[in-house]
Amino acid sequence: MTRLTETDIIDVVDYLKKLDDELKTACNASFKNIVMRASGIDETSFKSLKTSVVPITSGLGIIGGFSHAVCEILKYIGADAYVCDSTDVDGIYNSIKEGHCFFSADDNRFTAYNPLNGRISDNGDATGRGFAAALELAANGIKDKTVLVAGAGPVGISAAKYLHKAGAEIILFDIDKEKLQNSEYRTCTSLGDEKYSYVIEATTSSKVITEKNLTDTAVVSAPGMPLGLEKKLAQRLKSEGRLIHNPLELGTAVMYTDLLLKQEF
Ligand code: 2YJ
Repeated sequence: MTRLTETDIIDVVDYLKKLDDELKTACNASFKNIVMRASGIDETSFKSLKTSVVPITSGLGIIGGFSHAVCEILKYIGADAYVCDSTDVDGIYNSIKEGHCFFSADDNRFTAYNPLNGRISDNGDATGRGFAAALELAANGIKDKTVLVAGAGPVGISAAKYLHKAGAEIILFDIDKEKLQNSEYRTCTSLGDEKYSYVIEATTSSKVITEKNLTDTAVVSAPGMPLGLEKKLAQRLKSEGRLIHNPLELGTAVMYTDLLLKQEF
């Protein structure tokens, strides 16, 4: 799993407005609509809950701007979010005691919890669904369409599950054979010259997807960090509204809407 850096998350407020416009062009849907779709909720179930972002100092420690960025993303979609004054277990304790949702990330996991209904959300799973919902909307429905899912980690698998449920045929690619064992999808360990129109890029490597693997109208939805496309190709796809990529925004927002679902137990 890639650790985010300060440069991945600068200027989040300006970036969110730009991202929303980009998504409207690429997916014909707003940021909030994509996020609610990924969690399976509609506007009537949306609530603004008190939500704290608790900084975590363990492991490699605080990433400057991370908690602030998470907080701004949550506020952007309508949560009543704030950055907690205390950190780590103390912050988590105080949030739960107040009956507030909390968001926290260490070096391996980014999670959210709603003490009012017991709902938890994991960033990897939420991110996969967020980028899958964006691809589904960009494709104007994904039923009976073939989707290349590159990367069989938690994000890729979550995206594959969502898209399979929506009726897509999944080709799951990973260079690690072991990750493909017992997969319920068609799998490959090399992309060869096969061309795809719909791609989820959920690897942690750069330059995984090249021009020769994409049709002329291909849409790439890419939660992968770093982005697994050459810079020139990425710039062209982005300018044509055919690349969906952001480091933190979709996944974090989907975690929030996951918390609004009815009780989990
Ligand atoms: O609170 C802080 O500032 C830090 N403890 C944040 C750490 C952020 N964690 C990461 O970047 C991990 N790689 C997990 C991110 C999951 C994204 N899918």
